[in-house]
Amino acid sequence: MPIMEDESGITTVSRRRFIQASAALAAVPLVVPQFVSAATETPTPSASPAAAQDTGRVVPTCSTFDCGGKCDIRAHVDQGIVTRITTLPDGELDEAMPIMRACIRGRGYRKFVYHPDRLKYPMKRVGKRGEGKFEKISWDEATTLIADNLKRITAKYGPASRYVHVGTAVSGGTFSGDKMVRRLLNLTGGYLEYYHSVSMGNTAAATPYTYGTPATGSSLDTLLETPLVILWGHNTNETIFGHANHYFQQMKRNGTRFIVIDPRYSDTVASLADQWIPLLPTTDNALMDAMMYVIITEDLHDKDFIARYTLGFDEASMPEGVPANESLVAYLTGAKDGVAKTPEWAEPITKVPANTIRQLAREYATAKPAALIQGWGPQRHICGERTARGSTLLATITGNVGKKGSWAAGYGGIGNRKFMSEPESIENPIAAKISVMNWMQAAEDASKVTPEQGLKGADKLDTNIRMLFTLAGNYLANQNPDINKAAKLLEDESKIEFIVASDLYLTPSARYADLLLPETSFMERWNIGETWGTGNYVILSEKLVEPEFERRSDYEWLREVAAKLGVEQAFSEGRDEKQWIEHIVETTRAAMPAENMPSFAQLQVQRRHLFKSEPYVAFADNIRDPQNNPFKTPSGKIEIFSKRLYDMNNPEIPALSHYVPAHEGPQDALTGKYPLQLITWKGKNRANSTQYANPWLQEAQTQKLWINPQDAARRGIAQGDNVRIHNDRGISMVPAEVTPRIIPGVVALQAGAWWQPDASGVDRGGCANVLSSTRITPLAKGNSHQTMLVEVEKA
Ligand SMILES: Nc1nc2c(c(=O)[nH]1)N[C@H]1C(S)=C(S)[C@@H](COP(=O)(O)OP(=O)(O)OC[C@H]3O[C@@H](n4cnc5c(=O)[nH]c(N)nc54)[C@H](O)[C@@H]3O)O[C@H]1N2
Ligand SMILES: Nc1nc2c(c(=O)[nH]1)N[C@H]1C(S)=C(S)[C@@H](COP(=O)(O)OP(=O)(O)OC[C@H]3O[C@@H](n4cnc5c(=O)[nH]c(N)nc54)[C@H](O)[C@@H]3O)O[C@H]1N2
Ligand code: SF4
Ligand SMILES: [Mo]
Repeated sequence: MPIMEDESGITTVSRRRFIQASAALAAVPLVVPQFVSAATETPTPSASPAAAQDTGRVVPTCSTFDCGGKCDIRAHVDQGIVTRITTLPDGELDEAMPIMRACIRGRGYRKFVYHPDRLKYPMKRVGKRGEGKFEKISWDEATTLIADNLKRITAKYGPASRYVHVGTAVSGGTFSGDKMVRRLLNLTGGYLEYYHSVSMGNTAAATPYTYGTPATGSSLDTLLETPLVILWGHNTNETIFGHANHYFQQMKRNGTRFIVIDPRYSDTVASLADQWIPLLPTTDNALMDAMMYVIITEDLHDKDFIARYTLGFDEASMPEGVPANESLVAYLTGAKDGVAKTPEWAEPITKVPANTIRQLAREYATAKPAALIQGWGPQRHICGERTARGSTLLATITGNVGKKGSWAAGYGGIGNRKFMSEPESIENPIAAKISVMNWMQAAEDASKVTPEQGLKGADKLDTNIRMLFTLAGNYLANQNPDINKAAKLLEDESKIEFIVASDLYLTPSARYADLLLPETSFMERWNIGETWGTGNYVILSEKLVEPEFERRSDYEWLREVAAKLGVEQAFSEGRDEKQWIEHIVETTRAAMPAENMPSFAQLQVQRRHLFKSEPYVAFADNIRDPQNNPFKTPSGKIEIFSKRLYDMNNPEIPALSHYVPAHEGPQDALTGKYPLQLITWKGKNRANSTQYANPWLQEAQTQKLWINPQDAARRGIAQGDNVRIHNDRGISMVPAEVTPRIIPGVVALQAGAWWQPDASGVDRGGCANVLSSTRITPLAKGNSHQTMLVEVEKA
């Protein structure tokens, strides 16, 4: 997006220019011309003498993005400029580690860092909020503004009126402004925290009802001899997901059979699958129910395992105080509702042919062991908790829990091991926590945020959100669901009074800042890159180049704000950013003496460290010795039937995670008006919306609506036609990709495109969140970004 600067220092993105840029994006599916300017190609060599001596270094480093991986990239640094990015060479492969070769996003890092549109100065809003008019100010003015607003707002409304929003782009690093702003707020009275991960919070909330603890995954090295893997809505080829493909490729060579269940023929289907089973989104539980019906009626279930470890399979194994016909067998055979959950019952719901369901069920039950691994796409739905728990029931009745080569479900990493110490640990004096889905209500009218809707730690909130920090997030008006609704709230300056944003770009969310701060990129500061979930190594992320213009790391300006609030010493403990990294390394060394973590000086030579970790099978101890290691459920068993869920008496989250037609699913009456299900996926060329403006990555994949030829023909839509996607919440326009890679009845957009409203409010960027809903999931009070009904027509 072009930023125009005039002599007065006022930076404007006028709506007209904004539309022109969007139109260019829509019409030219290649590089946006503005992005390939001379400034991108030839950053000026740094003038510092140290940099001048910095010739021809090749530095192993990594980004700190929330991108699914953590790779060893090689930055070629010459006279203070990164001139080229390569990656881990073949000769340096380490057998003990996954191959951490850069994906295309990593190969494109230079175009993210050296982009002419990068923010250069601190800026203050001058127009209406959201209009995108800013004026350049000094850092001293910026930090005074923050300190003054913190004082004023805290005095008037109390510390619980302060909120820090989602900012995942720096979550792959040990140290960040997003962490340190929390430290500063905790030192000055606290802030309103949110809970719930929009990534996988629905799985995390639901799986403890089966196992007592959130279901973690096993380590992937335990699957090398598994004969059958079902990837259920899991697209590891694009999402990287802890470098899962490294293991999956080895397994493929060992003869593992892969089945992928996904409404889309994803890149993972293309590269890995022996079989693709498409289904309608939100109907996964109907497929699971029918699979369980086949397994049980064909006597393929693991009777010994069920008898020894589980509760609620049949009428003989039910907990006290539950009436007849509530067990799994009773449900599947129709003892209660008269409907047997046969493959023929599931076929019209899911669109999976009955014989395919039979084949899938037989294969899963007879391959010993088998691993059903669920991605997080299926649980980012309104029915996500049921889907996540449904897969635990399949694993349980086939005895695929706690055994090498099997998979219990979930996928939260190896026991969620966390290696590096945390910098921010100062307790938050505010006990109340809201679900991340409550922030709009908490800003609109906090008295309406009730425990039923997700409030924890308090019965009510005493104040609305009045001041908001968003550091390294584009959540306000891009990644949040229903952004037309969010934008209305943000435009109202009488609600949230002061918004501080830091980013590298003027993103759609940054447009709503009152104060917009230009952060350094990961190449311009020290950090430690941490892996996603399954990984057990860290990589030093070195400061490679000096920041240009007036860019500063969030920590630096936070330190200045701390000084203006009189808490500088307590906040910084006298450390600059690099000293914090050193301190964290030393604290980690002291906390884990057996791990041989190198000192900071050693790490600068060694560059990475592999922590010890044995192959890990989730729940292995509970299965090996259940007497001494009961499951942490009320019964100590794996709970197929959950009495806790039963007592909630909420049909949306039944005691046996079975199929329930979803709101805005294929059986909703709203299909009369909006007949197509729209889903999103995380594509290869960006991490959510991070690197959206990168011209190389825009070439790699353009924002289009995937639509099946049958649905397209019915609407007179041809390949490349501009289409209008709409529902009651919004309208988006992009070109159509007419492709059999998506099941009829479903359309898909890649997640994370920038919202680009034209003068009439129609999005020209293909941002699915103008169409998505803020409806919350019944148990986790979580997000349902993936569940929406739309209609599509030729524009
Ligand atoms: N390249 C890339 N990698 C990323 C990210 C990125 O943006 N880009 N983001 C990172 C982040 S923050 C996260 S949280 C992870 C998330 O990783 P995931 O949540 O697993 O990724 P998604 O692409 O949302 O979903 C995975 C698949 O689920 C399918 N799906 C959608 N709805 C349904 C359904 O109802 N049933 C079934 N069976 N399948 C369904 C989608 O078509 C998709 O192929 O990825 C991380 N990795
Ligand atoms: N429709 C739909 N919406 C979704 C999802 C979906 O699947 N579908 N997925 C959800 C999920 S799982 C997630 S995790 C969220 C992610 O939502 P966010 O946490 O908002 O992540 P990003 O969209 O990547 O935005 C990160 C911003 O940080 C900026 N940035 C990058 N590096 C730095 C840095 O070093 N410093 C600063 N200050 N800024 C930096 C980037 O330019 C970018 O604008 O989106 C959610 N939204
Ligand atoms: S974006 Fe993530 S997965 Fe890609 S190279 Fe960088 S660290 Fe690796
Ligand atoms: Mo995520």
